[in-house]
Amino acid sequence: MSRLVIVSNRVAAITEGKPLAGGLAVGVYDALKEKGGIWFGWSGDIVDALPAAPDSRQEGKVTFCTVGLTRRDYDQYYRGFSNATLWPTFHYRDDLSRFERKEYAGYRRVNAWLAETLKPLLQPDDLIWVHDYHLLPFGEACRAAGLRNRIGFFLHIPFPSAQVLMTVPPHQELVKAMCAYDLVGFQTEPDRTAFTDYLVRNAGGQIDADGLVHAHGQTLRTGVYPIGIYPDEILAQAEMQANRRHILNLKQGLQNRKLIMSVDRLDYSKGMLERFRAFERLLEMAPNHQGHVSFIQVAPPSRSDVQNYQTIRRQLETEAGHINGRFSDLAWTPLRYINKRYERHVLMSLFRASQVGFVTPLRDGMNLVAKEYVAAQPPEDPGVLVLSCFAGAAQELQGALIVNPYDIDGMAEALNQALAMPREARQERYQNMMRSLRENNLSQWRDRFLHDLRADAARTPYLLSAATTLP
Ligand code: ADQ
Repeated sequence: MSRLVIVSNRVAAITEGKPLAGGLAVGVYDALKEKGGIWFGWSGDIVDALPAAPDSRQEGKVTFCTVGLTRRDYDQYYRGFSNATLWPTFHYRDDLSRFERKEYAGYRRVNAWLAETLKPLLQPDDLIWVHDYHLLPFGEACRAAGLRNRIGFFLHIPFPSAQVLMTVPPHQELVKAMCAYDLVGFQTEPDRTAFTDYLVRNAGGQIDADGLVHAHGQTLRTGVYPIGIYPDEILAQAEMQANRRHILNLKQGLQNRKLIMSVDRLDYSKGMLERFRAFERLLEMAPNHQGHVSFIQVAPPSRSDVQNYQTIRRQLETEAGHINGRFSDLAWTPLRYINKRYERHVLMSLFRASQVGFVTPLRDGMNLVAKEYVAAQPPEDPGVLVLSCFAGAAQELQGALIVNPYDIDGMAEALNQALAMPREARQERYQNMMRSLRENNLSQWRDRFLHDLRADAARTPYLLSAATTLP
């Protein structure tokens, strides 16, 4: 059986026996543990000079191989092109995107260097699985380095429609580079369609009867693999004894008030500003909730050295101050805005203690918080999920109250409906969603992707003629 090689921008800090961070890290690590293999990527460190070889650490059958990046690489590849160009554009915020040729050159350079650095660690039949937007051209760089392995790519964030993608000046090169993968996976069908539409309409691509895409002289498969969670593990985490103290503190503060709960990385794509305004609108339009409902938004800062992230943080602080100034009284603070990271089990118990999960990104590849919220609920008295139609998760979680995050009144109405929903209706919605979470859990996501990547091995190997010139 071939080894699995995972390549992602960051390598999760995993130590056997210690609790796992959750999400993607768990799913991928499980697969590596079973089959044996390598997890390769950036260590998160800034170094003076690029290392000649990666640092490696063994954990059972898994080898973690990490490299540092220089300040210039970090600024151009990570902070620049990945997070100031691709991230906003792929989340349909081309208004926030900026493009610098220098940064794009750095992005390509780091991808090429990472491919060259991985090459000596590989065996010919290793299966390579590359993750996310930092590494769109990594597959092409591997081909240019002479690698013939099967290489699959999974995009965790949305793939934008052509007109939006075309605001990134090197869009043609980027999409061409993606065609060097054997399999390209997306979270939802609209993402996959946006990619294939671009290829067909803008790159002379063709899709054959088997669904294979022929473009830029390559043949590749595309697929939809919505990432899942392990719902029963989350339920168990939410019920852990270790949460007792936190829940007692929370209940003391709430004094029998209902709780609306939101948890996100502090990111402008998550729609927090609109969410705060919807909560304010709820208090205006249904004053009976004043003094009886609290809203907790947990949002640990991320990418705080990117300008747009500093801006959204300031806006949220202003908005939270405004709402609390307007509605608070001596005994009640309507909105608690917390910039802290919590341990997973604590977070799950907070979900469990709340009556509404308020998850309204303006755009999101999937959104695991929405799934975690549902899985953490007590089956006998579950809370209600209010979910954005622009989260990938909305395709599966039909039992949620689906809202448009640009419609502040609509979100306020949905909160009102959720807070008043009878237990039976809540249970029915919950059971419907739990069924789909169990049917498509994290291991199914991973196994389906790897199955398709392996299955394709029977097909014509990558066409070298179309690759970037071999060294
Ligand atoms: P993210 O944009 O990071 O992921 P999301 O899917 O919601 O978004 O995952 C966030 C994870 O971090 C969740 O597991 C959540 O529990 C955890 N988390 C958030 N805030 C936390 C806090 N304060 N303390 C502790 N943990 C916290 C990207 C894409 C998504 C896609 C995922 C996976 O943007 O669309 O769903 O990858 O593919």
